Amino acid sequence: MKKLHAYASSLLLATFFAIPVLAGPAADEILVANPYVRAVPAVMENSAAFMTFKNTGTTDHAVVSAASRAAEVVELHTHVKDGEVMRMRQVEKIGIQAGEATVLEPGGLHVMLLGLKQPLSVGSTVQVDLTFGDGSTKSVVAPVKAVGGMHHGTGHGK
Ligand SMILES: [Cu+2]
Repeated sequence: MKKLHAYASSLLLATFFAIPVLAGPAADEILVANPYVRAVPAVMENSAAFMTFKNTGTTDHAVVSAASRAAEVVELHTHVKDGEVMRMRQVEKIGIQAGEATVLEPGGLHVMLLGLKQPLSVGSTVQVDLTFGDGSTKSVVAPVKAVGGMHHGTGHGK
């Protein structure tokens, strides 16, 4: 009986210590593909960054904040349907489930760039610094591209 108990304990310990090994920092497990920032005319104050996050790990992760020297304020946003109108809404975090991908795209989730400090012309780049829920960080250099569809910078926060 005593031996069995010892065996069970070591099994529990093994399980306990295995968990940190499986769960790496989010910055190592999240791959960023196809980052881009919407090109806007110089008169526009706001723009947005889009990208695809792929979680190669076995635990769920989330982007909890973003920053960029290109903008005064950077927020995590999504779009919600309000009657017939799509409106932007700030979100606390953007989740990326284990083994899954989360796509930031026009009309959906995006990294909002508010109060642009530099013109965002096609061909330039914007660095976006992401912070994950576990405190790890990742910097993404996104090319500025012409993006069709919805215009950011109008109707914000209403
Ligand atoms: Cu937005």
